[in-house]
Amino acid sequence: MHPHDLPLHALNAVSTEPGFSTRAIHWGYNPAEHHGALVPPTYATSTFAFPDVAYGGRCFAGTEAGYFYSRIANPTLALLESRLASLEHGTAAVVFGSGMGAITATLWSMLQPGDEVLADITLYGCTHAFLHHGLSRFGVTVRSVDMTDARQVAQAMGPQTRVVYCETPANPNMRLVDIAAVAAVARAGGAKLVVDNTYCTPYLQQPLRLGADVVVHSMTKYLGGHGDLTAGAAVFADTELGQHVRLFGLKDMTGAVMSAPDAQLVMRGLKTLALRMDRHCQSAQTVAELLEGHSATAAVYYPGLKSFAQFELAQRQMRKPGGMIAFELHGGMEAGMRFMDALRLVTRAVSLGDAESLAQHPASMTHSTYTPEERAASGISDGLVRLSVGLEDIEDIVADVAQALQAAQRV
Ligand code: 3LM
Repeated sequence: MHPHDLPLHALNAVSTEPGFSTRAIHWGYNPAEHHGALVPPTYATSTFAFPDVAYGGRCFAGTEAGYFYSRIANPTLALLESRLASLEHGTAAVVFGSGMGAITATLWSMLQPGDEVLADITLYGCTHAFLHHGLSRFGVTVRSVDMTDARQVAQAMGPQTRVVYCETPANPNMRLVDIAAVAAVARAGGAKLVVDNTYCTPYLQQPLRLGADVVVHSMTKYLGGHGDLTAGAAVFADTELGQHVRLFGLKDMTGAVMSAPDAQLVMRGLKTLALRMDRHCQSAQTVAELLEGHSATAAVYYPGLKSFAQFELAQRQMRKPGGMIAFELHGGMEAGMRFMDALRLVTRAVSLGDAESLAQHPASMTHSTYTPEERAASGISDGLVRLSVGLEDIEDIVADVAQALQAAQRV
């Protein structure tokens, strides 16, 4: 049996597709095949015993489909991979020890010297650094394009363009990319579209269904959901590309392997993903409306606000507007710092998607990998504050944000 041809639970064989949460909880696992264990076993093992030497040789040659070393494949990781592929509507998935592991392994596998990447102007800080300060040292040309306008992507496409890369919503300033429009442009030019879906999760947005070729995730965020692990994933429309990323990008180029106990924790997180995302979205909408109506704020960026520049696209592309908000205060960076230092419940920390509400300052923290000029060109102002709205009682979040806004106005 090939590692990824998992025995499927009876649910997987029914003709109408089970719903999102049903798949997040059950997909790919049949307790009857594991002594009735409700929770799948955790295969915390680095290596696997061969019945004889010839069998081991066949595993390495690829003619035998058994497990042989956990950097390449592991049954616990394979179950998580099959669930992610199902939730994202992909044909294959590979998991990694971090989101950056997923992004670097995927791009190392898709590119070679002479190739060109078109990257959106706003990306998570370390993704920006990997593309512009890393890959570009190895003969890959990386060009920034404002992908909020698909026509600009079409104009920028060249004969060497192999990958078009974006996040939507973009970390940290919430700009959206029309995935279907940019996917059509990429395909017409012979390039593949890679979308970082960390902010949305497959519950809110499914880029592969809109024409993207690869979805990447930091599972450290909403998918894990509890701030107790780092992990990443790449999900593919094309099985062959997925296998190449596993056998080259993961196995040989990065070794960014995920541990089986962490995969078990992510599967636990997936069981409540829809519930948690609904609550994140509901609370973020309330906080965004509070911010928008407050005299201390100069600008609020949240896809659920009617004032949001791409409100119509958000309605079309995302099931709900998500749990992340970015905003600027009158008084710029100093006011933003006063706001964050005044918070009592909301925790001052990077990362996002946890049960705890988190606030951070992109210019000095998550996006300090940009030069000041690069940040200016990407629309990441020095005064921008980022909030990840958590799962605490909304009254308590609102009270804390309101008192911190007042404190920020006092000089
Ligand atoms: C952050 N982000 O606070 P890991 N893609 C996106 C991300 O937001 C991230 C990654 C990939 C943050 C981490 S900053 C030092 C802390 C959209 C991470 C990378 O390798 O799992 O951290 O994922 O914005």
